[in-house]
Amino acid sequence: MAAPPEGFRYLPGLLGPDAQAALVAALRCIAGEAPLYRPAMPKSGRPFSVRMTNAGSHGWYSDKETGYGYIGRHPGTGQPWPAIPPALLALWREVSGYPADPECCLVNVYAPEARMGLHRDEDEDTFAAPVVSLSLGDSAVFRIGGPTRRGPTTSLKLHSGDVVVLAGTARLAYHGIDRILGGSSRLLPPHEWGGGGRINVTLRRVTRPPEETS
Ligand code: MD3
Ligand code: FE
Repeated sequence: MAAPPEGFRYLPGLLGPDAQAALVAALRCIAGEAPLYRPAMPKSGRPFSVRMTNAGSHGWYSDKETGYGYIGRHPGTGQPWPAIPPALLALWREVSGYPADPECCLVNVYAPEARMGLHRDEDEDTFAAPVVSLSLGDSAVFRIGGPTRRGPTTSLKLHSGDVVVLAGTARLAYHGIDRILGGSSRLLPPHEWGGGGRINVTLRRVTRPPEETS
């Protein structure tokens, strides 16, 4: 246990029930155009327990051959990713404090059994922009540490409607999702998204905007 790193900003309940429901509807459209896929670990090919899709010019993807990174088109359909929903661009402009818009809207879909191991987000060309994260559906136990894999970590529960902004030191901190508290929210309909569970949306800048120096 330790204090969260500098640059970690937690905005509990920033989105109310109506805004959450509207976003789930927007994500339903995205997943309709760009079907959820299950990434795999580089080299081992071990599948993630989390399913993903993206909106924006850059989508995060990983498989055995390609490794971690961003691609401009859906790996299955070959189509460009759908546009980032206006409400998410508005959220980024409100909380990021960053002058350029995000290029990636990564949608992580967690069944109640899914996890995300401790990792850093380091596949982007710039770390000057924050990452903005939004939680929807079941609550999750989120863990964040420091710049190395070992060392103290802090855990907190992320609930539906919570927003986290990762800037400064926190931008390159190790973090993960230890578990989903299945059945803790009724936002996600039982017959969609694999049955209950949780959706996390992260908004990221991937390329360095022309006006950014160093
Ligand atoms: C801390 N997602 O997509 S969101 C990811 O809940 C990811 O799906 C988790 O880690 C999820 O890469 C955690 C909170 C979060 C997102 C990005 C971060 C925390 C972060 C980037 C740097 C440090
Ligand atoms: Fe991450």
